[in-house]
Amino acid sequence: MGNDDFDARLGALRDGQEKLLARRNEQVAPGNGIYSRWRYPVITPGHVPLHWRYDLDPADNPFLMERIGVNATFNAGAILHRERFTLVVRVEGVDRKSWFAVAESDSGTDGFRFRPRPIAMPELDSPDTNIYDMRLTEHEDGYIYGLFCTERKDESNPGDTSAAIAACGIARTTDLDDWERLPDLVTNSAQQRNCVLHPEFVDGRYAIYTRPQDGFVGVGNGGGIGWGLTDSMENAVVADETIVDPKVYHTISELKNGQGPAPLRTDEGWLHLAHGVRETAAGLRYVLYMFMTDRDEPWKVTRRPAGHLIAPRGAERVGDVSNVVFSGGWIRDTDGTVYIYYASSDTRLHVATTSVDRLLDYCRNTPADGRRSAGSVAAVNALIDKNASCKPGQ
Ligand code: M1P
Repeated sequence: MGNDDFDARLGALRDGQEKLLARRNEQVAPGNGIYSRWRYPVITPGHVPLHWRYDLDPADNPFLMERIGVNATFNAGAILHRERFTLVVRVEGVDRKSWFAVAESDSGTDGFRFRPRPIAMPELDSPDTNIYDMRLTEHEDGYIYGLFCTERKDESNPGDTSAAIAACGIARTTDLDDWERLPDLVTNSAQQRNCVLHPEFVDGRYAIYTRPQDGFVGVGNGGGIGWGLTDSMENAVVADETIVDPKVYHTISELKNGQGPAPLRTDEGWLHLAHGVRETAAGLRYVLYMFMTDRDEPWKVTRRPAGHLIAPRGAERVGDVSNVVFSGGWIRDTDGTVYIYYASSDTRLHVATTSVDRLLDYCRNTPADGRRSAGSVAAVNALIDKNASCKPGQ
């Protein structure tokens, strides 16, 4: 078959995509007891519909060339919507611009298909250069909110073509197709990324997790997962940010961190998923970690298991930005199963499954960071002592 044979090539492309979309996923056993990885990524650039990428008219595109290439599909927001596992995926074109597209599945672990068109996110007077990393929150006010990063050129530094300003864009919807764009979040920080709306009112106000930062990439003297209140989402202003979870020397979040999806409410408090970043000789390493906050005072940390929950492994380590896992979405199903959607190396999207009970057990019983090597050894010795007095399997 020659590449210039339009019909044959189109048939092969369609068959290949259908095979990919119909592929059943498999849980990877035995796992670590905390969560299970699934063998195949749930969304890749190959999942993006062919008619979004190819001009399918043989008269205009006799070579059946890809006209609009997709480079990566990652960092998705997630929600159980109309009983379907629904993702708002960050799609990055080969032109480096990101945009959002909704993909849905009945199982949550495979079979994701994109809705007919990507989201046409309305712009503000000051247009976004790039939008990415939407976190979805089904708020008790009745709307689904999407908070995302909007990036624009830093016009105060015209000579530096990479100087940019990140802010928190806000939009809301009821169906994930039509979005009402609201003004960007106003805070006292020079830049903001990884902002997430808390699902409930707190003292009658909206609560937003923030990530104050001085620079576009580095958080500088800012940083940590912040928290602040705003009277309205139509003109959201967080005047005071308090730090919920700071960055800490010689931990997985030494350099910076950020809230992942909106937290999950449980009887024992709020379960949080977040990412932590440290600097290495090979560049930045992004991992996912958990903490819990108080049920009534969600800005107060109650549990903080040491170290990472998920770190890049195997093929996940390699991609456009290697050694990265990042999550902006998880879904709690009605039976308590939790689907964690995490992207690897800014390239493709995966799922790991667990349950609320397992995550609570993990947060309750994983030792906290001892902050010193001696503390880590003490934790291991405590476990050895405990195991000396039990007879597993008997
Ligand atoms: O490249 C890794 C991640 O870097 C940024 O995250 P953060 O703001 O915490 O540094 C974001 O650009 C994110 O999209 C990306 O995955």
